[in-house]
Amino acid sequence: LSRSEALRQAVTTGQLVVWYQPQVDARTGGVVAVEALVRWRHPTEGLLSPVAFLADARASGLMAEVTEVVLRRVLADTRRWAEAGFTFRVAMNWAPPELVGGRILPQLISALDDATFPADRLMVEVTEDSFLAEPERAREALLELRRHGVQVAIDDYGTGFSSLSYLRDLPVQEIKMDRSFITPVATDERSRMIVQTTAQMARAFGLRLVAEGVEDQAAAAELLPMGVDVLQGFHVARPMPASEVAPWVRRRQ
Ligand code: G
Ligand code: G
Ligand code: MN
Ligand code: NA
Repeated sequence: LSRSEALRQAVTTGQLVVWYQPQVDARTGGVVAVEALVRWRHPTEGLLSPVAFLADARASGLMAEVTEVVLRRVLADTRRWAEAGFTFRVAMNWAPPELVGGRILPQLISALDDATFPADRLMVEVTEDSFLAEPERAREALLELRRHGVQVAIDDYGTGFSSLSYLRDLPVQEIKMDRSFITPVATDERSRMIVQTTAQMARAFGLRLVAEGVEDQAAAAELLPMGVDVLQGFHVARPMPASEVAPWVRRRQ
């Protein structure tokens, strides 16, 4: 079986699973969101990280199918958690083709046309390269998400084409500072200065700033006085199966 045939089977036979990583309020420790992260439960190779198969999925034209599986899980889990009384948001990752011109956005919008769906609990994380090829269409897509109450985050912030005009012109609510700046924030002075400057800018723009890759208490302690709003990383929690999210959140409360 070629990799792409195996992946096609994985999509149709339910081998793709969605795990979630919690994000907590930097001050209160309360859970404000969880990020959906796809994994492939491979029949012989075990649980595979998306870095091991998303490039193949893209190359073999299967990325939309993969994202559809994730979207269906995210919609079902978001509804279930909202109905259970939880208030945290659920974020999913979209690569540039999902935001502009794909079939994922129309699918999400049609799911949101069901007025009983808690759209304000959903977030989409996009990377800066989503705005390069067709900035006007990308902006339209973000506006459509916003019209439906879905929040938008810029993911991996600082590693891509960090144009300040995106922050000025695009309807985004959140910046996720890339973990390459966050993990060493307590030991590397230049990383610390970048995070601090970004935190000041986020505050000025009224954007929520999420620190990704918080791996230890030293980093968390450094970030709090800078005004970073939300912490995500192994220091808080590793990604976990969907079934473990509600018990984890209850234990935190
Ligand atoms: O979970 P992990 O750290 O292995 O994720 C690695 C990368 O895969 C991250 O950059 C993450 O954004 C990306 N990723 C995880 N799930 C999805 C998904 O459903 N869609 C897309 N486009 N990227 C994902
Ligand atoms: O690119 P994106 O932010 O969507 O990907 C998140 C990825 O980062 C996930 O695959 C997750 O497993 C990984 N991750 C989450 N927390 C940490 C952390 O504290 N340290 C490191 N090295 N990776 C992390
Ligand atoms: Mn992400
Ligand atoms: Na990221």
